[in-house]
Amino acid sequence: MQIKSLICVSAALAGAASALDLPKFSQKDIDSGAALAALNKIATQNAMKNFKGKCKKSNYRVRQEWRTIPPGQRRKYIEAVKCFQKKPSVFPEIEGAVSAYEDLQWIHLNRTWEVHFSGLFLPWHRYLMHVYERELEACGYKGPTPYWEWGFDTEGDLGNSPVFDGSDTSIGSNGAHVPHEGYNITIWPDAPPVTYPPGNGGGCIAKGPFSDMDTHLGPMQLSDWGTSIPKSVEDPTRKNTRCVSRDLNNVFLKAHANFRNTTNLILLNQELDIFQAALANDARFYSDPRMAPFVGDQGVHFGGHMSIGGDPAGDFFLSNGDPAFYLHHGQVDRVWWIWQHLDPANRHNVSGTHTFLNVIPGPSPEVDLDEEMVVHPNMPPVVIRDLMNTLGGEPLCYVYI
Ligand SMILES: [Cu+2]
Repeated sequence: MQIKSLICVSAALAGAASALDLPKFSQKDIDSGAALAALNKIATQNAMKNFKGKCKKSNYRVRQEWRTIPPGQRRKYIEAVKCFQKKPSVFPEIEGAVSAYEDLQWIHLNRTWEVHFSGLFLPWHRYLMHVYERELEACGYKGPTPYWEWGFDTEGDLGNSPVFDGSDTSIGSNGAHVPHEGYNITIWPDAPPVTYPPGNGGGCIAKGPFSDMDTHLGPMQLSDWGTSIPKSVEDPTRKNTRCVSRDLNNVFLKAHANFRNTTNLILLNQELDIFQAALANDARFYSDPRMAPFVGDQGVHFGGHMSIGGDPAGDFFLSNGDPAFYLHHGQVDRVWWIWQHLDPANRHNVSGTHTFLNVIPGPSPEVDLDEEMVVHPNMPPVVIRDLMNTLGGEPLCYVYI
C-alpha cells in the first residue's frame, strides 16, 4: 500500500477560508458546550428556511440528545430496537446475519472499504441512520431519534452517563469488568499504531437493555488487548454466536471527543475535505497546514467509537451491531449537519472518492452529488444531493435540536 506517497496531495488547496458571520465564543463557552449549543441553534434557524416537498413545518422530525428525551420515549425507543432485532433477515445466504437488524451490519461489513475515508462516508452513514429510523418507525416508534452528545460525558465515569448507566432508560450498561491491558491499533497499513488505554469493562453488557443480546457476524477487525494484531475469523459472514460486550473508556472519550474538539472541528474548518479529515483523522492530510490544529488527535468519530469499545462496537467493520452505534453516529451526523447549515449555500457538498483513502481496493473517481447510492435492498436508491438538505422531503425530514 503506497499510502505515504499520498500524504502531500491536498497541501496546495489550503487557504480558501471564508469568513462566516458567527458570534465570537470565549474559550470557556467552547469548553462547556455552550458554543456548540449556540451553533446548533444557528444551524437549525438556517435549515428551517429550506422545507421542501412533503417535508413541512407540520410534520418534520427532531433528533434529540438521549438524556433530553423523556424516559417513557426512551423506553419505547429501546422496545422498537428490540422489535427490529426480531425481524427476519433479507439475506438468507449470509448465515451470520440472523435478523433484519444484523442485515445492516452485513451491509456495513460488505461496504466498509467504500464508505470510510471516502467521499461516501458522511452521506452513506446519514442514509444508514435514515434506514434505521424507518425500521424503528415500522416497529411503532414515533419519538425523536436520539444522538449521544459526547461532551456531556467527558467528566466523571461514562458508566454513570444516562446513556450507559444500565437503567431501563439507558442503551445498556458497560461490559462486566474484566481486567486487561490496552491496545495498539493499526488503523491502516503503514500508519503508526495508536496506543489506546484499557477501558474499565471488557465483558458482556452487565445490566439494563441489551444485556441479553447476542451478536453473530465476525469478528472482523477487533482490537485485541495487549497486542497490535486485530482479532478476526476466517469468514466473518458465518454465524459466530457470542454476547455483545463493551469496554467504556473515559480516558479516550475525554481526550478525543470533548466539547473543545467537536466545536473546533466545526469552527476551524472551512472546506469539506479538511473538515472530514479532522473528523476522522485522515493521515493523508497530516502535512496539510489546515490540519495542524488536529494532528495528534484521533478525531471525534474514532473517539466516540472506541469509547464504547468491546465487540462488536470496537470492530471497524461491524461496529453497528451495538445499538449504541446509532447514538454515536447520530452525533457524527449532527456535527456534519451543524457544519453544513452554518453555510448551507456552500456546504451542501461531498468531497473524496469511492474507496478507502482512495487506496483500498484501488484509486476511484470522485463522488458526484448527482450519483445514486443504494444502501439497503428494501429502500429506494437515493441521489446523494437529496441527502444534503435534511428538510428536503425526499427522503429526509429532520433537524437536530
Ligand atoms: Cu461505518
